[in-house]
Amino acid sequence: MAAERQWGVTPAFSSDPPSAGDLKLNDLLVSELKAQNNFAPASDTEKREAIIAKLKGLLRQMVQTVGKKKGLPQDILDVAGGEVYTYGSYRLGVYGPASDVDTLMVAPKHVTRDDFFDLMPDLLRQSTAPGEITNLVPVPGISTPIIKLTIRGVDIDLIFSSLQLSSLSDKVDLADDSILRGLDEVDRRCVNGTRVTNRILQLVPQTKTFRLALRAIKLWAQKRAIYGNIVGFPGGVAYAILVARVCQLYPKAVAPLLVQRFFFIIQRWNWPKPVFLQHKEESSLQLREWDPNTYRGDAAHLMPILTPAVPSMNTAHTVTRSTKTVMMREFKRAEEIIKDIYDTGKPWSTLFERHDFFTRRYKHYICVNTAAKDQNAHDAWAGLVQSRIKRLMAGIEGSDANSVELVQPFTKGFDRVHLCNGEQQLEKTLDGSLEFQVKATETVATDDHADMKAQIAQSDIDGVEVLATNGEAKVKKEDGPQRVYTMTYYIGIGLREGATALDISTPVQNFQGECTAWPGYDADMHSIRIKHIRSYDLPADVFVPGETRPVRPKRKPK
Ligand code: 3AT
Ligand code: MN
Ligand code: MN
Repeated sequence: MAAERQWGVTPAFSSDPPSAGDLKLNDLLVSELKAQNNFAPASDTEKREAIIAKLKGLLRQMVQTVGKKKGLPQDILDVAGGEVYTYGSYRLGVYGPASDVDTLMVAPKHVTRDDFFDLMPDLLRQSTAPGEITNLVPVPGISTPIIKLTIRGVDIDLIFSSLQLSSLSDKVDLADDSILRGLDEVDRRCVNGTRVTNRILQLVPQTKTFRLALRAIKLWAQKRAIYGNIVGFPGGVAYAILVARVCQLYPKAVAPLLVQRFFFIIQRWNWPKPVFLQHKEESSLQLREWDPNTYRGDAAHLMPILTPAVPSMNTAHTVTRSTKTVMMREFKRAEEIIKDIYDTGKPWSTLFERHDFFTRRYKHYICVNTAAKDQNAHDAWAGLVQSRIKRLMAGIEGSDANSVELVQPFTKGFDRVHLCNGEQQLEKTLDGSLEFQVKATETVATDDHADMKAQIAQSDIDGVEVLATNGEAKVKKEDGPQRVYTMTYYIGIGLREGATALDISTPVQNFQGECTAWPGYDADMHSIRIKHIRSYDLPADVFVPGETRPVRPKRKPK
């Protein structure tokens, strides 16, 4: 028998084909994912493909326009080209009905980033029928400059890079490290997403089973509220790398076994030993890569999950002692459930049961309440505060070491709108009261975009125009009802056995100081208040129908 190809950095644990039981469980898993509305309908996929084709046409048009303006000869323009790539969940093939399409435009060197931001917004508007684009926000001045838009109801994240090449006509290979030569950090960041997702797909033995297993793991992680870089959990790319590693170790397995092995292996992994999909590549580019021997910061990472392709980075750098503990607890729970799914025919839905963050998990919660009287000002402020919550968590983890066992952030913020009459009502609202709430609460997923909101806010004050602002003037301090926008982030605090008091005033003050030191902070506009509440005082809107709310314990008779 011919030697089988080795996937990844070690031989496979098992190359057995799936059993009849695995295949049956696979069908049941697909049915459950369908029932959970995890797949986008085929019509959506066609729509997305048509949009990408359109974007490619517009990019090529832009390459020509800019080239002519800059006096490039026609023979160069004839082969100048321009390519559109995707990354994120769309590229990985694990997107749902609500997912965006993360898109990268790559142009030859005569087209600059400024050209992209000068021309592409108008090209997009002019090339579509009225009403086709419902939202278009160019955000140039941030670490990953982006145009966010919605075409025919599909959200698009559009980023751009020009390469140091005069022509891209022979579909340039982004995987080739030499394309990074001469690129600045912004360009490198922009091409990185596509390079990483493409490489992950190349490094797994079977794309189809990888996708199904990743869908299951992502759904599980989201339901259990352990998903998202911003608050200290792995994000989409990190989970993809973990699942890919398990696929490499079981190259013939189908999704149910991969999911089962995922929980087993990742739980027992010898962290902080890193997970990676390929050996470190030698590169003459000398880019900064994850390297615990050289960088002390890297040596402190608790769950390194390294991206393939140069430069290799840790996608789970925000994991803390507490979030790692929470994950280990969830891996264990999942492992037990999978055992029952295999042994006793328990349904897959039990794996995807909603988290118990508010119902059973903690007695104490910290609420971080942000507020502003202007919606846009509040979006930016809430994003800024959220992007810093990790520091509050680290502060609490480190401060009251005698009583705090664990600090768990909830992965979504609660977005509320209130109508306040007078100072007293305003005060209560800023403190977290929902007495004057006028709009149903929305939960806002904490994806990596919260960071971006904060960056947008930052660029706004740096003088970069943000086209999203609708120019609503700062609300004057007047009598009469006033709209107040708030966001609340909840953090669960697990106390050590026997702990009676909780003193976190120092980290709370430090955190408040860090947030209000933001250059865009305006004491008349922005508010931040941090409150400690008991589980039985949690507001009703954090629960879903059918959940049992914690109740105040009855006092023991004396
Ligand atoms: P969805 O199916 O879209 O929810 P996803 O994995 O595609 O899941 P995103 O679209 O949020 O998630 O992000 C896609 C990638 O883009 C993942 C991340 O590496 C990168 N990314 C997201 N937000 C930012 C940001 N603000 N700056 C830089 N990179 C970002
Ligand atoms: Mn996406
Ligand atoms: Mn996106």
